[in-house]
Amino acid sequence: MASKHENGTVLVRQEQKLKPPAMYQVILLNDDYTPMEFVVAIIQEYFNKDRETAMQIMLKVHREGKGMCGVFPKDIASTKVELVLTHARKAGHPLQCVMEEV
Ligand code: TYC
Repeated sequence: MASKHENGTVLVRQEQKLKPPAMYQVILLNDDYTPMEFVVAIIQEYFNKDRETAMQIMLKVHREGKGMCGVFPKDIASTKVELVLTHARKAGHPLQCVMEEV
């Protein structure tokens, strides 16, 4: 779309080129050692889930090998992965957490 200014210049509107930001799923992976109760507490604390939802996600990971905790822009997803891993290592658990572009 173009419009003529009073001084004779023609303004051409830029096409909208901005894409929405890429989004990332944060995923927990199963292992044989991390206690179920610890995983439930992690999901509640870092992904703002109530206890019942956190339990369902934990059981899905336990039975199927992995499960999604939320979808976030890249920097937020990566911060959550780091926080979860730091918390798990401090507690001495091998819990794995990864991010994957949606
Ligand atoms: N499999 C673990 C156990 O039996 C529980 C667990 C669930 C571990 C989810 C990790 O992301 C996980 N104690």
